[in-house]
Amino acid sequence: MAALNAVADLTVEGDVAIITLNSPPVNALSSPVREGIHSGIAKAIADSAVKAIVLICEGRTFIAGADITEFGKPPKGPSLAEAQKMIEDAPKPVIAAIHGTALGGGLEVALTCHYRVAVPSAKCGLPEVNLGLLPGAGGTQRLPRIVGVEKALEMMTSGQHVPAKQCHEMGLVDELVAEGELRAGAIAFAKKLVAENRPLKKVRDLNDKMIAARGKPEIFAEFRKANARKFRGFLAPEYNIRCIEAAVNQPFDEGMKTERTLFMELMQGTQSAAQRYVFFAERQVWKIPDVPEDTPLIPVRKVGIIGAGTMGGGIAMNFANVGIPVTLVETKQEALDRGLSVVRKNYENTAKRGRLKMEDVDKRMALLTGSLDLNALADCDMIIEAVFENMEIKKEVFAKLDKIVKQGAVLATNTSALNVNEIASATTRPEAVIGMHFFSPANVMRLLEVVRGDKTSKSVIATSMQIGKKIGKIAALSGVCPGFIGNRILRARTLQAQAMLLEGAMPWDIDKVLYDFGLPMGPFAMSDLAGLDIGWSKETSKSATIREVLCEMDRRGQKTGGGYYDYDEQRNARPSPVTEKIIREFAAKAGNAPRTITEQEILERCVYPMINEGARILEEKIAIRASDVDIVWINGYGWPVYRGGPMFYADIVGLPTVVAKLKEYAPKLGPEFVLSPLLEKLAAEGKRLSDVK
Ligand code: 3H9
Repeated sequence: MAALNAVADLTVEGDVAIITLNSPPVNALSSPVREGIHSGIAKAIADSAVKAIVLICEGRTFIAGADITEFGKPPKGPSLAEAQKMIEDAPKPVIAAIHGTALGGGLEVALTCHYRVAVPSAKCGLPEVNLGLLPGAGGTQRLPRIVGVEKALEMMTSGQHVPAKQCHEMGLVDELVAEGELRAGAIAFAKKLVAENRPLKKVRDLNDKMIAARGKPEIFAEFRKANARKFRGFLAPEYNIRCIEAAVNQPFDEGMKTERTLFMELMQGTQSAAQRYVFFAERQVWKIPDVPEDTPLIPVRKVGIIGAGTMGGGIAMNFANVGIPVTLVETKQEALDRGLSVVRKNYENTAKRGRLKMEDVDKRMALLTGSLDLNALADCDMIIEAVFENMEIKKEVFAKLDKIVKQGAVLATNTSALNVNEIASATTRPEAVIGMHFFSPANVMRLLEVVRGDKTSKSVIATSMQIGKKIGKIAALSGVCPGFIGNRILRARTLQAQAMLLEGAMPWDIDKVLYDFGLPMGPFAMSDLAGLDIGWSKETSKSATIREVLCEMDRRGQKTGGGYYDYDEQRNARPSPVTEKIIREFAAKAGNAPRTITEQEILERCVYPMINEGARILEEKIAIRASDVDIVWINGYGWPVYRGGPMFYADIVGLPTVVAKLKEYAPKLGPEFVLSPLLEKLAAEGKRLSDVK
């Protein structure tokens, strides 16, 4: 074996040369990897004894893409295009041997090889769209030539990782080889090619599937229309589509130029910067500086959930989905039965949509046991309390749990805002108590806010984060403060949205601005969906706020056909003259002459106080880092990924601008508003929020 450089080797076995890349963790196409490919192929071409060349990787995966950490830095060594040209123009067959994932630039390298073999567990994909990009190394021109336009559209706009078997069926992989025997299988395949004198198959020269789609712009129009909702606000899906159109309508080299132009445009834009930032943020969020990776974990084999309502049932599904048995405790048989039947219905609906086998519905339901007795939780390893959001009730539950549950178990509360330290104080083991704040619907929403109390042990924190990962959530760690990271920032926005109603904006004006910004809905549509009566009671209602008046009129949101909006039978919203009248009356009472509030002001008044609150959360060390705040808002509240979260957005706008505007608006921001000293300091020093670590 001859080392080509620190990450690449070349060996020759008989008449087959094998180039092996070994650049952990994912063999990304850093400059040494590109260099290794380039020089390895050149050497193998020059060796007259070599008749075929295999490109294979060590470690967990084939090349998983360009090295994202190199983006924006000056290029070194051979470019990816030069390495690919060396492969494609080789006078001997080059075979990509794929295991793990061939993604992005990795698949693009494989597409310049003349043949591809893979083990069944391998997957291929062009996930650049999820980084706000498009495949910029010929993938947009080569993939449709091999799999056809429709499949390429699907793969490139979703970024999905397609299993090898499917890749084989669609012609992307030429042969599947036995699991664990990739190297031998690839060499055997290479020898077969040589023996049969098979031609050098260059994907760039394939044309059949392009001709079939030429002159059919409706294929693209329909695809855009069918996915309009999913692609809303994102640039990258549209740019990917345009590249495939170019593949269909332009000669290969022209198509490559189109790809280059559109790739550079995306690469230099803020959307891709945001999406790349989120990629790393999602990996960073698991890292807790004072909780080392080798912190002992508590094995969670059995979970107890208190409360079988919407929240408790949804939480239970997460555990049943990964095979962990759950005991659900309720106070009344009727509530328990209702809770379990809702869970069953949810599973059955998933099965009807073909996303779960009918027999698995029963298997998952069999993991759920109901009980009316807290004692049934005695031997659980983790208990999650999901009862009514009331401190006294929660403390009572925890005091009881303390007496019942075995030592060493995690005692978690699903509170969305209450003080976890106070809840912990009801027990004799505050080190076991933690917040695990799921978002509704808990079986769907990806975010889990893990809230560490002052006394929570490291092992309980590590276990809660790890179980979050196991059930497919993205877990962000928060300290204790009212509302934690997510709802505390939400409150800052709610206060402004409410205040602007009294100044002259209508709920639909405010919602529109936030929807256009990229959120799934604005604050008033969200209230209507959740129900205006959350936390409202008829007995104590005093017509003191717009919400109270709406509730008193039985306008409690979508479910009653009216809230801030009016709703038709299909729950389509219309601006409501009733609400408008109520708002005008409140404004008049407050002595405000209504004024026109610009869309710019609405946006800044909603978003900049959120940024300010995020900065306060950072200075109080409630969040570890700015990107954790962004993870919370992207995954729990639908902040558009292409804007990177409120903290990243602030950096894009520029902190001096944000601070100047907050100062300008200060008289309107209400008595609770306090400008964050950290924000002011960073702005003055020319720094960014995302620099805070
Ligand atoms: C591209 O290819 C552009 C081209 O079209 C054109 C160019 C001209 N670069 O996810 P994990 C790191 S764009 C650098 O935890 P897993 C990651 O940060 C690229 N680093 O592992 C982490 O580091 P750390 C298109 C990367 O087993 C570590 O590797 N490709 C890259 O759960 C482990 O990652 C993609 O978008 C990279 N490309 O999942 C694929 N990828 O340990 C992106 C990973 O310090 N990658 N790292 O936190 C993935 O989807 C997953 O990493 C993968 C493995 C499925 C491969």
